[in-house]
Amino acid sequence: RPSRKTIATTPSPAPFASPHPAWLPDAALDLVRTGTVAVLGTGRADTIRAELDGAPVAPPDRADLVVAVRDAVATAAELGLAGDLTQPPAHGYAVVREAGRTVVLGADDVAALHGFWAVVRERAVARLRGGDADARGGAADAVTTSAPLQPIRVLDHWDNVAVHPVMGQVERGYAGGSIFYAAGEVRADLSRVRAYARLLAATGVDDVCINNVNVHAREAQLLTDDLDGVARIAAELRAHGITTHLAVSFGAPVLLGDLDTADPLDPAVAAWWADAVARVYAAVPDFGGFVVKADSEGQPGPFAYGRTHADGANLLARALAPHGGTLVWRAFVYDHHQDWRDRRTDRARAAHDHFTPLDGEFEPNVVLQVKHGPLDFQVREPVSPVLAAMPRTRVALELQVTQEYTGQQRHVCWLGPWWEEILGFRLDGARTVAQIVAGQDGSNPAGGVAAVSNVGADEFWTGHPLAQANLYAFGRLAWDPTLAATDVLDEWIALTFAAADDAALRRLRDVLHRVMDDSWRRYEGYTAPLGVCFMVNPGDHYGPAVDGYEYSPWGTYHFADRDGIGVDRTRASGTGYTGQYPAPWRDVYESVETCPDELLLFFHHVPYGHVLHSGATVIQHVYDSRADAVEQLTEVEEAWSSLSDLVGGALPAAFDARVRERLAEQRRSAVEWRDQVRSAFFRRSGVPDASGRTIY
Ligand code: GCW
Repeated sequence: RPSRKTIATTPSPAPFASPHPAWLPDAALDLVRTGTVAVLGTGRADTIRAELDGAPVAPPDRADLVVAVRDAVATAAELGLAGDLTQPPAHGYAVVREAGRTVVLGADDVAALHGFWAVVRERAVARLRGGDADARGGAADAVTTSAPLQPIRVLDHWDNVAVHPVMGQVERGYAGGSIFYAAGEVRADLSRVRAYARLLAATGVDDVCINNVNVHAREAQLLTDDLDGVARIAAELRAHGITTHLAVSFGAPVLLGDLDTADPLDPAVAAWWADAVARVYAAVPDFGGFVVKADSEGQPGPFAYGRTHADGANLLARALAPHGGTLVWRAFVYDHHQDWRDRRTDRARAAHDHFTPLDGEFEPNVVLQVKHGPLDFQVREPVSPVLAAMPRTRVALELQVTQEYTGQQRHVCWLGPWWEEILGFRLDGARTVAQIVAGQDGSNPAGGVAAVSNVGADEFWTGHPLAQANLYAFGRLAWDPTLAATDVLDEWIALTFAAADDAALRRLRDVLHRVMDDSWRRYEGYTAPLGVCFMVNPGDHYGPAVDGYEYSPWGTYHFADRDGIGVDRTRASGTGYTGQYPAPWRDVYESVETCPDELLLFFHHVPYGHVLHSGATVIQHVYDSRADAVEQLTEVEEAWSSLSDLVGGALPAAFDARVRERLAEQRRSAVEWRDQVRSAFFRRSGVPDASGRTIY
């Protein structure tokens, strides 16, 4: 990763008056403002100074808390430390605890900011866990270091500038309008953007792409007419160390009316992009680069000109390279005009079929962004084999924080455990997904991780207040994928409710874990079973529609008939998708004997009486788990209600009211899922539910 360009930043204004401060309430900052402080360095060190405003300042060799940028310090003695000066790791920070003092050294100003937030976080967690701050350092002398595993940690916003007639302002957004745009323009007041950047910096996120990958006509102009606005957004993000990226249309030269072709091998097209990029860098000197969705769901791409995706990506990459920019090219390419009668075409195969032959053909500043599963962010999918199939290409993993297929921020669905599973999955038998995309062992170049943001202009940022935890977790797991999701949830609770007294904080922790820990599996429990995908309402993707996508052109089928259900993706008798996996998964998934239950119907078409590893038949599993999951919601509601005496105190009344409103909708929707799925399976199979529970 190239070193960060140094650009003057505007210091943070007075604390942002956001309606809900999410995980950075004043009480969390008070944990570091109590003692004396010193901050050394320039650039984003000013942001740290602003955060510490109000704390008494002391000389750096004596202050209780020192935060320093490495190149602003010459010797350990200057900081009052014994021995040699600790070297922070590249892009990371060191925290030295000595004689009751805490000294943070960042490799650069942004890393110092990350180190500062680490201290806030650790103090909050120590409080939650019952110790004092010293439980995690403080009195005990220790040196800890931390550096991000992933060089790219980007949040993608699917925000439109203008309100789209079908998709609204934020495509698949469940938290109100855009924080970036209003009334068809970049917002005049970007204070929410700055507050957002601050929240992200405290998690470790480094980059933000500020507009939808589906680039409509108005949004295409961000690249040209709106550069002042883009520069204003970039200034807000920059103050917190976040780099700005734009999603651009591959067809921009045509869409913007300048040329009659976007052919990547046409020199006039290359010149057009070189000019466009130069103008962007003139406005935003530390601009990050472009994200492109090409030849995907109707977006223009190189196929129209008979060119490859490598030709397309390299065109833009070459324009960005002289400025140090990165070109992120999405691998989400498949036939969305499929004939449902065609049983040989398998959408799950598409990204691998399209992209693996191009391995080695991409420019060094191209990153191929691959969705975590081969289909489309379904609640249960196997990990995409593409992530391990292109050793000469920088590959990034794409997750979806916005809950398109996981309850749309109306249902509680804590995604940390799922991401922990994905990041820790040993895709080539040896290395985890996190290690592969990070290029950790040097056998492939480094990519990173990306996710679609779940934030909007909503008072709680994320619609469902508990969905804030997903945003928080993405940043933390992107920085350190070895973290346990349950610990990340503790961090979020400790920070978010830092104003609670000790007893209230413990109760909140207990209840939030009861409500959230198993919520992803519970959601899976009452929705589509065993790796079946797309049983959702077409269009808005909310709520059950067992056959909603069965006869559609989108390549999304489950093939249920009176005898059985599932997609045969085996090499032996199906689409051959299992063959895209390396060992051992190509064989594990190939056999019904070894395929994990939760993915059975993704890989196999089986009779309803097929016996799972769990001992239940497929049909009885479908009946039982839908009903059990809804019953569990009662425990969730009761757990939440047990906090009622904290409402208005440790638990803000509006926060509580919003959670209750969402829990009611979650129950309504879950009951609908349960009844439709159970009934549909009964009507098809004629097999009664052995438990005798009502079926319609
Ligand atoms: O899941 C699908 C969504 C689309 C989205 C697309 C993508 C931005 O339904 O709304 O478009 O994925 O990832 O490009």
